[in-house]
Amino acid sequence: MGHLPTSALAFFSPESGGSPNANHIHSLYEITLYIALVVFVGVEAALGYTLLRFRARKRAVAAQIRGNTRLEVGWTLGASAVLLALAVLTFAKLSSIQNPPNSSPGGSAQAASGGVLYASSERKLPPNGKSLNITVIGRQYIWQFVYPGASEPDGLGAPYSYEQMVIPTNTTVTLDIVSEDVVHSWWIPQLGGKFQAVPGYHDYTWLKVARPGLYRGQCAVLCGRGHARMIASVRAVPPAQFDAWLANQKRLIAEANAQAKLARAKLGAQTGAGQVENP
Ligand SMILES: [Cu+2]
Repeated sequence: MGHLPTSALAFFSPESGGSPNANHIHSLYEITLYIALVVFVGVEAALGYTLLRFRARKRAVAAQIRGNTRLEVGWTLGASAVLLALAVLTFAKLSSIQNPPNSSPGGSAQAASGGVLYASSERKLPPNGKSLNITVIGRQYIWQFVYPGASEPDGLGAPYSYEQMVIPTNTTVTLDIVSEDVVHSWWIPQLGGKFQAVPGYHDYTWLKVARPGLYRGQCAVLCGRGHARMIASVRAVPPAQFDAWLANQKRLIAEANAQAKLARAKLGAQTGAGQVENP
């Protein structure tokens, strides 16, 4: 395919370029679009030709035709062939859209430690089972991202961030998408499809970004009056930078928790615990 038609059609096709699943969705969309274009141009050309060639002339009597078996069988088979081709292409592409690949060499070592233990029909893992697993929590009106590295055995104390997810490049990142209140929708167009965050359920997807960069998105389902402000972004950085960021985030959260604990104790001492409980 030439460069020009691709860029001309880019306006109509889904965004891509961030993650392999987004690229496969994009190419599947364009293949379908090209087939549809060929059919459209063929039908319109036949129509235009017929209108010109057989246009009404004075006193001419139109030929009265009752069906054409060969033509009817032909276009039924033709349409079936197009349908079959699209179905085969879709199923051929589907596995590379749904199933995450392994991390590339140079990916984050965190992926091995942060990987989830089991796959299921919905939760796909890379062939080697190793991914960096991040929990995406939707709530009115902000996205929260919880990273591996819980400091306590019950899973508490894991580092987290709001609004911006930071990930290492060349690393397969699997996402567990949940909601704490109403239905939200996780969508970073350049990094793959939309995934709903439904209270009480888990939804799964993955992404793998080769180049450092910032990828923007937005909650894609109306979730309340603050929906328009529920933006999201993914910042991909080299693995070493990611490790440093994660360690710093952990330290900042621990510091904030310690300060809050201190403030609570101070407040309790000033007013007396009894007064706070029962004023
Ligand atoms: Cu929303």
